[in-house]
Amino acid sequence: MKIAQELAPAKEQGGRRRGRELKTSVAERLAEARRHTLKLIEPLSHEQLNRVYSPILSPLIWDLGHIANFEELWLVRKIGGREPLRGDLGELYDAIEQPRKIRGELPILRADEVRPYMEGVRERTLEVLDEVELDPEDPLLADGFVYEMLLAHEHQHNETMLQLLQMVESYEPVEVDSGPASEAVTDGPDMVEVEGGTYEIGAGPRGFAYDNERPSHQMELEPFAIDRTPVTNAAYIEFLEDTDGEPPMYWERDGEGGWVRTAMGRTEPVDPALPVIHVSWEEADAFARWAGKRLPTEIEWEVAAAGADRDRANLDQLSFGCAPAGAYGDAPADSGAVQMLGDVWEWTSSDFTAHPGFEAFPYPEYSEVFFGDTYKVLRGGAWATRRDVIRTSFRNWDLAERRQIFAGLRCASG
Ligand code: AVJ
Ligand code: FE
Repeated sequence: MKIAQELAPAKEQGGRRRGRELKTSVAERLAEARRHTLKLIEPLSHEQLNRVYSPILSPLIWDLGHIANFEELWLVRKIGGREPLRGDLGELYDAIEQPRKIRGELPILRADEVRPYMEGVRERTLEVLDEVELDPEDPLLADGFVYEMLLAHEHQHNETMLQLLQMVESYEPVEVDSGPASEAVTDGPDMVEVEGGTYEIGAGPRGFAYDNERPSHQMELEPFAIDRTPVTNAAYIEFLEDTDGEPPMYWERDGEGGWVRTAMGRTEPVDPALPVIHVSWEEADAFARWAGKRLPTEIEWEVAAAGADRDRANLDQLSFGCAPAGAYGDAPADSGAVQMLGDVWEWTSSDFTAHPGFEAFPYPEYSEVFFGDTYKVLRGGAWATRRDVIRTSFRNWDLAERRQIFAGLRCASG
């Protein structure tokens, strides 16, 4: 063995060392993702985990079983070629087969059964990770693609779980980061100008990205302007008063002409300085028109976001709310716009469609089955998005009427 190793070309040895380092970092990140998932649910009773709070959201217990089942499918069965721990679970946790509104009635693993299943799967995942050769010729394994996908999946379900946690009365987070709320607001123009021209859109071939971000391609854009910051509660209240519109989800009148919002069981006055959040596409679009502007296309949004820094942004869930609009002024995008990443997902005018040259990879049920004119694209991530998930090419989508997501907007014109 020793001799063979000494004789192996230096390149191969270096490759093996890099493979080891990659595996170690994957194992650490999988552990961190799981710690985070468990941190979110730690304050909850079994009853709260099992409970159906809303027909448009799964009970938390479904997300937990689904996270583990998806991990078993990809990291144990597909990569490791092993049999499932419990053969009967796949169908129950198939997000396409089981619409959210019926997930509470399925014979899924309950609070006392799900943790052993999560742990059993994870043990096998780590055994397979130890054995697998991260073959650079296999697109599923090159640069650990499938592991990145699994990390992103758990992170994304954490955000869905946070959508439901907004509805849980007296939810007390075990850890809170109050930094974003106290970020200073910066002054600047209401809108920033973006020059017309040819721009590179989408994710390049290297590094992890979802299939719907690829391939990168060039797009011609006319000049446009985009709001420097997300739309504030103050501006949204003006719009409501002027149009007698529906308030955002979780808002109520305070009886004295003002607004309060109730989330996680706490009622607080609506802070005029914060970005508006939990509005539908229909409401966002109506706001933009009322303001004499329009929603940006997703391509405009991506161009305006170039150069944004996800490490100086309100992301990663533990702030449990937004930073004021105009925060993070020391880390603007190249366009001068701030908070393109973090705080609130931003509705765009675009339908969720394929980039030219799209190929489904590694499974069509992630993106391809949702393409068409049914879903609208959101960009940029919210405070409730894990930092590792987001990049300027990342595309989220939902139905135009949905408000349970952490969505706000900024307007464009031109
Ligand atoms: C990208 C947020 C629309 O939750 O439906 C999770 C992410 N896909 N598991 C969703 C997803 C598969 C997806 N969104
Ligand atoms: Fe999923």
